Amino acid sequence: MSAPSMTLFYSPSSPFVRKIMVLLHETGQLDRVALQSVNISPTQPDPTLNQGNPAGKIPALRLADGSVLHDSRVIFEYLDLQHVGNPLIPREGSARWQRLTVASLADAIAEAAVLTRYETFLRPAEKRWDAWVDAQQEKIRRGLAQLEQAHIAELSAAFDVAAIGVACALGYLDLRMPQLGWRSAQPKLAAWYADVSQRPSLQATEPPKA
Ligand SMILES: N[C@@H](CCC(=O)N[C@@H](CS)C(=O)NCC(=O)O)C(=O)O
Repeated sequence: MSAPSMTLFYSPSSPFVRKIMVLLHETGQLDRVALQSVNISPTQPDPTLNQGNPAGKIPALRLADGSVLHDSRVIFEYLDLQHVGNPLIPREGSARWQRLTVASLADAIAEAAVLTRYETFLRPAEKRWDAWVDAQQEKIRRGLAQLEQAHIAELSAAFDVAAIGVACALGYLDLRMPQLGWRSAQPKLAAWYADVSQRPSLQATEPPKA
């Protein structure tokens, strides 16, 4: 086996990194990528990660020539073009835009949850802005309701960019916002998630509980 030619800046709890890890599992590309763990937050950057990636967010993928790809959507598409199996992003037609839009909705849910985490966990208590946290929760609530009402059949049809994004967003809600209890208002989504959670790619990338 040859040495990995790419490096993924990584944390096991990031839902955006997890999308890339799930893709690597699903497409048989794990051995092409070395993982470099980083422990960052908006106020605790990592100088190595910032090189070629000024926003300093993960995931970022350093290629063999030293150039860096970000963010998770770009990395996902790059790696999806590098395997011979079924594409995880439809290459053309209306399916492409529909699936990417559901993937974007999933990212929006994950992003609102990550921002809530920063506000409630990192920010000093006396500086917290409750109305802002409430607004993020509303984004999550509306996003989950939309998935339940309009996208279950689509999610069940293929485990692709849309389904991977939604599964990683739901996994992050379970990790960081278990009090949300999203399953009671979204029973169809909950059943879909229970089913796909059995996939080896999701089992192998489950975020640590601590
Ligand atoms: N849109 C980005 C979001 C990435 C993101 O927010 N990552 C978080 C970790 S889950 C991060 O790096 N936060 C550090 C920061 O905001 O400085 C993507 O899809 O990759």
